[in-house]
Amino acid sequence: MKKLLFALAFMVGAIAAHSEGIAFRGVVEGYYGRPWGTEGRLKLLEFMGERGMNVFIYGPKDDPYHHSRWREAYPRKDIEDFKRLLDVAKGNRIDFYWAIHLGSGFRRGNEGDYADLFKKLGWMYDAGFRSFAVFFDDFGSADADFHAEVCNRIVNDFIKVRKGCSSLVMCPFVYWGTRHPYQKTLGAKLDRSVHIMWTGASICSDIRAEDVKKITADFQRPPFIWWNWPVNDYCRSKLLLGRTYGLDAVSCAGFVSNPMENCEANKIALYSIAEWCKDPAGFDSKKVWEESFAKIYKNPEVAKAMRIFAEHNSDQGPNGHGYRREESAASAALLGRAMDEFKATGKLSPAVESDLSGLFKSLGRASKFLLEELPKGRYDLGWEIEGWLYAQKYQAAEGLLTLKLLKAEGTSLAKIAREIAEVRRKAEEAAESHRAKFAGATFANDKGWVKKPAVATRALQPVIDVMLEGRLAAAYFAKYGSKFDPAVGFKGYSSVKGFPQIVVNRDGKFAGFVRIMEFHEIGPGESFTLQVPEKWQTEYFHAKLGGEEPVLSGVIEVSKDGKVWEKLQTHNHGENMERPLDVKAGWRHARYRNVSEKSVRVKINQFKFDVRAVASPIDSLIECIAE
Ligand code: LTM
Repeated sequence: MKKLLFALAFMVGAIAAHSEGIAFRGVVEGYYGRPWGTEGRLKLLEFMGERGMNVFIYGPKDDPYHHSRWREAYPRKDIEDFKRLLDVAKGNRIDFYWAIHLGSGFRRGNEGDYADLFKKLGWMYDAGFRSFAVFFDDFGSADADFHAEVCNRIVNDFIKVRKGCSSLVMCPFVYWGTRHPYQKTLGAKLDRSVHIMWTGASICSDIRAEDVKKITADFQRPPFIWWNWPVNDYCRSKLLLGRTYGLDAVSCAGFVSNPMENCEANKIALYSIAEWCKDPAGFDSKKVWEESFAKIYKNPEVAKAMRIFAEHNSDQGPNGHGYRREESAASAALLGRAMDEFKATGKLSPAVESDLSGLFKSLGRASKFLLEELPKGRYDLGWEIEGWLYAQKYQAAEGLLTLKLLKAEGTSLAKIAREIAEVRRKAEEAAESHRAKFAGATFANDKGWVKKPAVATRALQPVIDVMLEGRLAAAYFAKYGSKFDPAVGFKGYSSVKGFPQIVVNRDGKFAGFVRIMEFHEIGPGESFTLQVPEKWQTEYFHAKLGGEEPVLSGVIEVSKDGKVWEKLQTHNHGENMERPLDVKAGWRHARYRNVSEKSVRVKINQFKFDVRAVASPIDSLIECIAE
């Protein structure tokens, strides 16, 4: 009977969601990295109000008073800022939630911790908050009884006692996937009024109706969806400006997008998400994305240029979540043809060459125009995306020069190679200055995570790379009579079942794994390995594995050939395991191995070699050809 009533209630909810849109729709500021700041949030709240979004959940991972120092009171200035935000949110009919992250430091059954929690919630209530959320994601353990108990006590001893509070929203420890015992226990034990957040079948994923159906049964209520798009904290070199797709017309209690640290640039995705929330079943992804530019940017020239730029800046690139988006979609046929023709003949047909040239020119013009036109005050779009606009401008210039290179011979070929080298040098300089600017704008621990901007990496840059490398390699062979041998063998792999796909990245002298934000269990004897090419002389090894436990349970081993391993006597402190390496020794492999008898939870914050500067294959070839 209970099940039948629940199914009926769910169906009524589903009908309501389909005919009237999603009841709670908006944004969760829940990413890792530089929080937006009050000025950024104020602008976003106005935009959300215009677009009919009605929920903002404040929970930036790197606000210590939300997270690691949750017990402490905010400084007076922050409280003043919250009051401004609450006013603007109210004026825009947005329910502004303040979230507390209790994943670390809150002890089960500890009344002192409860007293601290209620004291903090009281302070936030006094500051004007009436809507609260509790997060447990990524920190703590899968203790559903404990998490349900904490939330139920907040409901009974705070929400119901204080006047005017909204229903509690909670983000569980296991916030993705379905059928997990933790989720079922939580669903059964949590007060019926509490909304439970959920990110889909995976941490970053499309939202599918069949998964929503399963989690609705597990949670015994429709999920409050935390959609990890367009967040870029796991791919910070990329801007995600593409269209919104991959969302079934589902029934859910709420839908919030976790966006990028690039606050203003989020408006492209948020415009579409707001439209989807209004009418999930009738949403037309392409149409809405196309129309969004004119609605967001009042200057039609800016709208046009942003549309061109956004088309080529939408994919995350290879990443540990395996979540990818289309990029350069309207040019896919042209880029495919160019790739095929060049691979088959080493040349391009006049039609393809002319179309490619048109594409590079339009990208070059759009980025140059935006660089000149967009204001660059600290909270302006121009400030946020300047680094990517420079990268796009130089990429377009490199593309055009590459087309010239394909047809050049002898001294003219060497001259163009020198021009390409100059464009690449300027691009590198602009990328470095972007990194310095962003590092200067963030807090100490985040500086190291700031990345250089990368543009149009999915479909367009590979075509330039293949043509450039192919033409230069042929010129090298003609000049030196031997084949150029680019570095091979840069990869990561593991013996751990269920470990995510390891993606490696070379960034200047650092060669290592792309950060993996979530913890993974490494069983006794299991390991994961980083391998670099032979010519990359290694001079330092550094791992940060998410806590002291991995340090106590495992060792770092190095090898020259991947067969014979030697324990590296690392200097260990906190989560760090590091050690300088003798460059002459030729270590090319490093692995972490769990030598204890229990499983250990590991998070890959860092796993890298420092290598001596070695030019990329293309840069090495340019050097040889340009002289
Ligand atoms: O998604 C959730 C619930 N938690 C974190 C976010 O803070 C983070 O922004 C995203 C994307 O990296 N992944 C998470 O696991």
